[in-house]
Amino acid sequence: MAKITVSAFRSVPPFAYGLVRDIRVRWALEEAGLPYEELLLDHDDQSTAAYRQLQPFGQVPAYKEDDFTLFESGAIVHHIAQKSEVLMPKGSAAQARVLTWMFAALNTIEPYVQQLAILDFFHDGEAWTEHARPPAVEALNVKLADLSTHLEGRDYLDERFSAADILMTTVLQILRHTDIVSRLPVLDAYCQRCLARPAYQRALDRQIGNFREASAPAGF
Ligand SMILES: N[C@@H](CCC(=O)N[C@@H](CS)C(=O)NCC(=O)O)C(=O)O
Repeated sequence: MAKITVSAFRSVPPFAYGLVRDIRVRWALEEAGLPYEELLLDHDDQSTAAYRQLQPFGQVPAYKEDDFTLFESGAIVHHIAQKSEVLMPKGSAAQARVLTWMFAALNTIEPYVQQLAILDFFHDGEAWTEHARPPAVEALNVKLADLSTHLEGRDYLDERFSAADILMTTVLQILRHTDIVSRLPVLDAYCQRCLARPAYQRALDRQIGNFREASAPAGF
């Protein structure tokens, strides 16, 4: 079996626990039943030539499968999904639908989510955000209302759980510091349903476990 390695930060502030994008890859690997190791990065490691070979922007996650390497969480999750029927159904039409929803998560929903995350996580309390935040929330709400309409009467984005749900749920989790998702019952129930999966819980425990190990005093 190939040796799989996923890059992740050794340590992040607690607000980011569960949100760092390697969670998407860990979750996919857990669903697929594929063992992996972490390449834990400190801040300085991000700019080394060796790491830039793996991830040109110095970000996490990067993925290694023996000598094969990939970056971009969506591309990595898609690669893993092709190895597992839990994540990717059989049949070209169903696979195309799942891929469509993977793009929708990352290309239609995530930009609006990320815009708000940048304001709230990195510019909180700065005067200019008072004007920038309301239109950002309004634009996001429009997209989430449409997503919620799609999910009415469905448990998952497509006919059953797939890689697309990993991406969509982890994108929506970035909003957990707000009530933007919890005010939409269909969307909230969808997120709860996906996050209750044992594979997600294992991925989360392992990511947080790495962070806690890094912050534990030496000798513990
Ligand atoms: N589009 C990339 C985004 C990756 C990304 O934003 N990673 C963040 C952590 S969640 C990161 O490494 N930030 C540090 C940086 O950009 O220097 C993906 O989905 O993999």
